[in-house]
Amino acid sequence: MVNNLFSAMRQSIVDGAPDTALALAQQALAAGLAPLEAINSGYVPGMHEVGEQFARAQMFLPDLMASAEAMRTAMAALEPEMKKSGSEREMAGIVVLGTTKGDIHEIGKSLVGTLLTAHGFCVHDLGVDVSGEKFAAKAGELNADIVGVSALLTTTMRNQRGVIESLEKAGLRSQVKVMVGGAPVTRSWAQEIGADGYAKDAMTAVALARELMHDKARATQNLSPEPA
Ligand code: B1M
Repeated sequence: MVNNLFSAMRQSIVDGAPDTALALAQQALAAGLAPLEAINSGYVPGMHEVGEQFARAQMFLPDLMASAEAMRTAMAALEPEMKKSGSEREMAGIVVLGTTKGDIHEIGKSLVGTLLTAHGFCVHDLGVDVSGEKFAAKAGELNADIVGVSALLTTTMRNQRGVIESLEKAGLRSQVKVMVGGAPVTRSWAQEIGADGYAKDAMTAVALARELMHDKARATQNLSPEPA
C-alpha cells in the first residue's frame, strides 16, 4: 500500500505534475506517514530518475523545471510538519545556509535547512547563487556557529572554497564551522578545501551540525582560564 504511494510520488515528479505531487503529500500526512520518509522514498527517487533522463537527453530543461516545481510543491506541504518539533526545543546553534555562487539548485539545500530547523537549529537561509562575501557578512552579523554551503554543479563546487576564503578575509574563520554538501561534493573535496565537515544528505547534515557544535563547545572550554 505504502509502496504504491511512494511509486505514485516518484511518478508525479517524473511527470512534472505539482497538483498530483501535492495531493499525494496531503494523503501521506493524513495517513500519518513521516514527511521525511515520503521525501526520501517517494519524491527524491523521482528526482534521480529525472536527472538520469536529463543526462541521457531523454528530458530537457523545461522538463527539469516542471519536476522541480512538483518537488517544491510537495515539500511546501510537508515542511511545516517537519519543522514543528524544532520550535519546541532549546536552540541548538545558528546556521547560515545557502547554495553557492553561480548555482540555482535549491531543493536539497532547503531540505537541509528544514531538517536543521526541525532539530532546533536557527537557520538563516540566504537562498541560491550566494557569493562568499554574502555568506561571510551574514555569518558576522548573526555571530553564526555554522556556515552551510550547498553546490550541485561540478563547476560551482569550487565556489565552496571561495566561501571559506571570504570567511578568512573577514577574520571569522576561527569562530565559524563550515559544512559542505551537494550531489557532486565528497568528503575528500571537503578536506581539500579546508571545510570542517561534509554531509551526504539532509539527515547526515543534522548529525554533522551537532558534532560541529560539540567541537566548538570543546574548543571554547579549552580556551577558558583554569578555575582558581
Ligand atoms: Co540541474 N543539474 N541544472 N536543475 N538538476 C543536476 C545537478 C545534474 C546532475 C543533472 C544531470 O545532468 N544529470 C547536472 C549537473 C552536472 C554536473 O555538474 N556534473 C545539472 C545541470 C547540468 C544543470 C544546468 C547546467 C542545465 C542547463 O542549463 N543546461 C542548469 C544549471 C543552473 C545553475 O544552477 N546555474 C540546471 C538547472 C536546473 C533546474 C533549475 C531546472 C532545476 C533546479 C530547480 C531548483 O532547485 N529550484 C534542476 C534540477 C531539479 C536538477 C536535478 C534533476 C535534481 C536536483 C535535486 O533537486 N535533487 C539534478 C540531478 C540530480 O541531482 N540527480 C540536476 C533532489 C535533492 C533532494 O537532492 O540536491 O542532491 P540534492 O540534495 C541532497 C544532498 O545532495 C544533500 O542533502 C540533500 C538532501 O538529501 N545536500 C547537502 C545538498 N546540499 C547540502 C548541503 C549540506 C549538506 C548536504 O551542507 C551544507
